[in-house]
Amino acid sequence: MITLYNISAKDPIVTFSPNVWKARYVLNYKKIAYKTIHVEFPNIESVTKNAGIPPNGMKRDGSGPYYTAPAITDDSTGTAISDSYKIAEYLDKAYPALPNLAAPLWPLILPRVPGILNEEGAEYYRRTRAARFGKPLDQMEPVGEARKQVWVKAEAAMGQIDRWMSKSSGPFFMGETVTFVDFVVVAMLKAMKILIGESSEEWKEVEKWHGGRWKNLLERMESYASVDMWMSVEAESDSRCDDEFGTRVRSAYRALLRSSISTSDF
Ligand SMILES: N[C@@H](CCC(=O)N[C@@H](CS)C(=O)NCC(=O)O)C(=O)O
Repeated sequence: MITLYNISAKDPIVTFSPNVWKARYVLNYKKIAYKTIHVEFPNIESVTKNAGIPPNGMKRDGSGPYYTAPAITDDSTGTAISDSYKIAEYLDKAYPALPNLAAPLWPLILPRVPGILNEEGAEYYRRTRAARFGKPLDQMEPVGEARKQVWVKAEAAMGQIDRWMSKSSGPFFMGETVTFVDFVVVAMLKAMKILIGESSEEWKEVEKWHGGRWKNLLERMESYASVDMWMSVEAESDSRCDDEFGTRVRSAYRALLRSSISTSDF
């Protein structure tokens, strides 16, 4: 059972914090059973600490750890976390409501990754992904009829995204305005284009899918696709490549869509 730690408010308000509301909306949207513990502001630290929930960083004045609400514990997985964003990420992972739309693409593109990496990267990728998927990457890549079937599934998965985007009044998810969710989709397409090979017959087919939506999206986003090379060697290594945008993006779509187009297996 999940327990949500809420910040108390006078009756009949009971709950007001926007951060707690974010966590509650996700729990309710996903129809996950949970109970709420209502905590007065001064008790947030002692109550969440007693529940084994780690602090959410340090207090601004540096005087000690900062314990915040919302926070959750999940008995079924032994998880104890605070921060509405981390909670949303955790719930997406532990209780996925949507299928991972990118998953059908994996057998087509992951086996290609070592081929575009430098030697040490390729060795690392082959070894770690073979352990993760329980077989060597080159045995994952379908051929012949099986490959055609995987492409059919991949097109169907992109069709779901196409349907979402069709509801928009503009070329992006939110009309004329680019939001993070567009970057999530286009980043996946960009990687796919590199790995499948832009001059391959397969990629040419992808460009025709859904009225050319993906080709058009890539072209529209090309102005944001510049890459600076000078930090590539010195930059601190960070394997969380799907977190490269770093800051929390306020798009209302993000937490839910991110999981459905998750690249965390990449
Ligand atoms: N980034 C956090 C912010 C949570 C936060 O700062 N909560 C505040 C109330 S809005 C809190 O619990 N403060 C504890 C305190 O002031 O002692 C989130 O999204 O959950």
